[in-house]
Amino acid sequence: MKITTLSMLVCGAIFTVSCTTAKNYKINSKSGTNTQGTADFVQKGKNVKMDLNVYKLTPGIHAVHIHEKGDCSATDGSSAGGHWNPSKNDHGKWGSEHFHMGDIGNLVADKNGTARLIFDTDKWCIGCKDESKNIIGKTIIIHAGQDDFHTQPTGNAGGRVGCVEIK
Ligand SMILES: [Cu+2]
Ligand SMILES: [Zn+2]
Repeated sequence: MKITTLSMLVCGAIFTVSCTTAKNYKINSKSGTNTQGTADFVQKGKNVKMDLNVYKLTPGIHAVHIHEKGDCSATDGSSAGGHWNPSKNDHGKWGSEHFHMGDIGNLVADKNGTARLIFDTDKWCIGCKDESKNIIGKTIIIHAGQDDFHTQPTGNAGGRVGCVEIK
């Protein structure tokens, strides 16, 4: 409860920190799966926080990336294109020597297929003019398998089981 109150204050005028929200996007199931859930984004000042809640995954590790096209229409999610990579880097682990701007990493689904991933960064923005940072118009893709942080340019993460258009 304390945390909720605090975050409301930080978003408000009292601390004059600007706050942008992009909330409650639904995850579209892909590749014949039943993947469900939501993705929420909040920007406070220069920091963007993603809260991803996923259900009905296979238990275990699943890669999560931002992909470059805001289009989930294909049944296999291929319409979302490749990893969002405005700086033309190699694929890798977030925060390492080289990585794509969309290389969020992996999430772990429990035995019920439920997973939550909270991710914080000052490298993104919500709807700003800097296209090397703006996540609007992209997609979140959840994969069938694990990102090995090594294989180019995909991390060998397998098929696409969930897709979120960030509009
Ligand atoms: Cu991906
Ligand atoms: Zn990548």
